[in-house]
Amino acid sequence: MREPTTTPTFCRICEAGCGLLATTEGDRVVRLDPDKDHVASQGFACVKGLKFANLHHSPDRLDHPMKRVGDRWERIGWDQALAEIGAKVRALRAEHGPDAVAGYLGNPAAFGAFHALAFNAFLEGLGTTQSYSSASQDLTNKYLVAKRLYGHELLQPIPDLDRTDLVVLIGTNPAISQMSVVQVPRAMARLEAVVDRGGRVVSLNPRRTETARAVGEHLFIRPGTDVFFLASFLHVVLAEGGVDHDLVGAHTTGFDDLAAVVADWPPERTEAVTGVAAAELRGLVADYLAADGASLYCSTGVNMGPHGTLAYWLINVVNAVTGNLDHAGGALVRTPPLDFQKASKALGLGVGTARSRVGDFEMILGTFPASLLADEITTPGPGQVRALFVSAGNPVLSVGNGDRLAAALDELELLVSIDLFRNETADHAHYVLPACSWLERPDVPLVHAFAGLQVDPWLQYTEAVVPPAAERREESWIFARLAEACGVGLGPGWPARGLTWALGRLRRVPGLGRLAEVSDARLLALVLEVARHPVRRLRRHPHGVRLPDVAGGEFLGSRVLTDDGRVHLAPADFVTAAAGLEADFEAERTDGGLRLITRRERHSHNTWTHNAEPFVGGDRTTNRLHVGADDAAGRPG
Ligand SMILES: Nc1nc2c(c(=O)[nH]1)N[C@H]1C(S)=C(S)[C@@H](COP(=O)(O)OP(=O)(O)OC[C@H]3O[C@@H](n4cnc5c(=O)[nH]c(N)nc54)[C@H](O)[C@@H]3O)O[C@H]1N2
Ligand SMILES: Nc1nc2c(c(=O)[nH]1)N[C@H]1C(S)=C(S)[C@@H](COP(=O)(O)OP(=O)(O)OC[C@H]3O[C@@H](n4cnc5c(=O)[nH]c(N)nc54)[C@H](O)[C@@H]3O)O[C@H]1N2
Ligand code: SF4
Ligand SMILES: [Mo]
Repeated sequence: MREPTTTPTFCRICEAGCGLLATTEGDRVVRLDPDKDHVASQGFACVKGLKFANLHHSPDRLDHPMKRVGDRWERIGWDQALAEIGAKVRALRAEHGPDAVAGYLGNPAAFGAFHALAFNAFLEGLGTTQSYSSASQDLTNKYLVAKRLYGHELLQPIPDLDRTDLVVLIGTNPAISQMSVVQVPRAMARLEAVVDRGGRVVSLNPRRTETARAVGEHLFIRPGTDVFFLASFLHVVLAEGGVDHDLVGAHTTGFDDLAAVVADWPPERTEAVTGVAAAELRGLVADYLAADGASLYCSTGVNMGPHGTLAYWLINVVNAVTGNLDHAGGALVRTPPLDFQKASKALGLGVGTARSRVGDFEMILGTFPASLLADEITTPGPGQVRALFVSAGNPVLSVGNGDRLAAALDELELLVSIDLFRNETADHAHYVLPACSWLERPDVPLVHAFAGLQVDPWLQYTEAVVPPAAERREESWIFARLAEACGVGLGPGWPARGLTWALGRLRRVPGLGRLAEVSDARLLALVLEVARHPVRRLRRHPHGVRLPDVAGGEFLGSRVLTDDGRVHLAPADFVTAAAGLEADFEAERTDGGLRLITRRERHSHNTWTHNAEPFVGGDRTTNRLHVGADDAAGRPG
């Protein structure tokens, strides 16, 4: 038995990125403990992170490339897997063109420094526009609104929780889920601190959540009606003279059109549908306007519901016209260590302008809605999808109408799944390729730090806690090899170009052809060098290092990426869509039916983590439907 070793690292299951201390004996991870010295999480970690070693060492983990032969899975080597997949892709591209090959990128890709970059570089190398991601399930509304208002999908204002006087949490349950599109470890402690210093935390939610029970106040709302609540909120802001006209004049366009949109939605009208009393809403607006730093924030309860885009639009314009956007304690758009948004916009890369073959939908952050995939596979004609690479995703369970997608997947000539496990999507695959878990790869919280999505910016470099077992590989290696096997290079998109530039600048590695030879550790070192946070310096701070925490004043007038550099308060398509709210309001008013809402559980994560018995306690074998006794009474059982 070797001496136990303890390595500081961080969890990469959800966006929080909590600091952990990993104790290893040889190649076994024997414990994961909360890291109380971590700059951001300060000793917080949830049960999933603390028990991840059980999943990491699960007997279900993929160790080798596997090929489906009839109804059996056979172990094959990487060389064979790459050669066969490559040959198939070459043939399909030669016969049907680049769009015959599609990719779907799942949620965990956001937590590996090079996963999404390598995936995108692979698709760009193939020259396909058929790109899909799990973001279309849970947050495309946020990307679209940011694109229209601020000129880039990833210019996302995030609540400045550590300085706020008032925050309204709409459709989120941080006590269980830690929020989304923002990296906020210790969310509950931060919210409790708001209340302790005399501020307000209001959960707007159809359910009295674990969060609402623990901190601040709870305001009930009928499911799916947030857009009406928000229209009334803005209506009252305007009526009460809550607009910062200097800011609106200097930094925005479209104010009058915006004002017209909410003119007919006083809270006395919308209360019939939202269930939020007009007096309650007016009181909340009054406190919001009186606060020095306040914000409205939403997450999946709004994003995945009806009118998610209009609701998030209203959230953003409320924060903007009241002067809370770019203001300490309000909603901040942070400047990352490298101005990733500006660079990608300037180079025209990573964002995409194509429209979907089926349905003529707009591309958002380089991807189409995953709900189109089934039709793209089954609809004949040029551009029909015949091969699909799925990395860290399980669309058969995570996309609506999964049965239809499952049936469509069976029509594919090639389906490859890159994952830790053989999941339900892989049941339809021809090949599964084994990826490293986060305990097996070096990392920094690249996506969140470099998109400016951290509530208190920090950076941490972690080594791989244990070396990759068996034949597991980092995704960057896998996609570089796949590109080679398919006879294409990686690139020419933003990530690849950025890396070429970095590699060229440092004169260490000649070019992208060699990307396949470079480990994640090497790539990370190069990128961090360019970002002026060299690994040697980060290594001196194993519990993470704080980045400059600028509290406002760095976005308006300098980093807004619309053509005129102003925030567009009233994009034409949103204004048009808002006209349709009248009809929906009428429908809501007369709808007496029950409505199903979502609920996440502490011990379960999206569609995965349910397979390994000893992962965490709790019943993970079923999805329960909870219904109130009053609601259940008199309804068929
Ligand atoms: N334990 C655990 N943590 C997770 C995950 C997990 O599966 N399990 N998943 C991770 C992922 S990928 C994400 S995106 C985040 C999501 O993080 P959150 O968005 O915070 O997710 P939920 O906890 O589902 O909270 C959504 C809330 O919306 C409420 N809601 C439902 N419908 C409506 C509505 O119409 N209006 C309003 N106002 N509220 C509504 C629900 O009652 C619920 O409390 O969580 C991440 N963290
Ligand atoms: N049924 C259901 N549907 C959902 C949700 C849900 O909770 N339940 N949540 C919604 C939300 S908020 C989201 S974000 C989407 C998510 O949609 P998806 O991303 O399609 O689904 P996930 O369940 O997150 O699937 C993640 C997959 O990645 C694998 N994985 C984990 N870590 C790694 C890694 O480091 N590398 C690789 N290659 N694979 C890895 C897991 O084993 C799992 O198979 O689903 C949405 N739809
Ligand atoms: S909240 Fe839990 S799952 Fe999320 S990063 Fe922290 S420890 Fe990991
Ligand atoms: Mo999500």
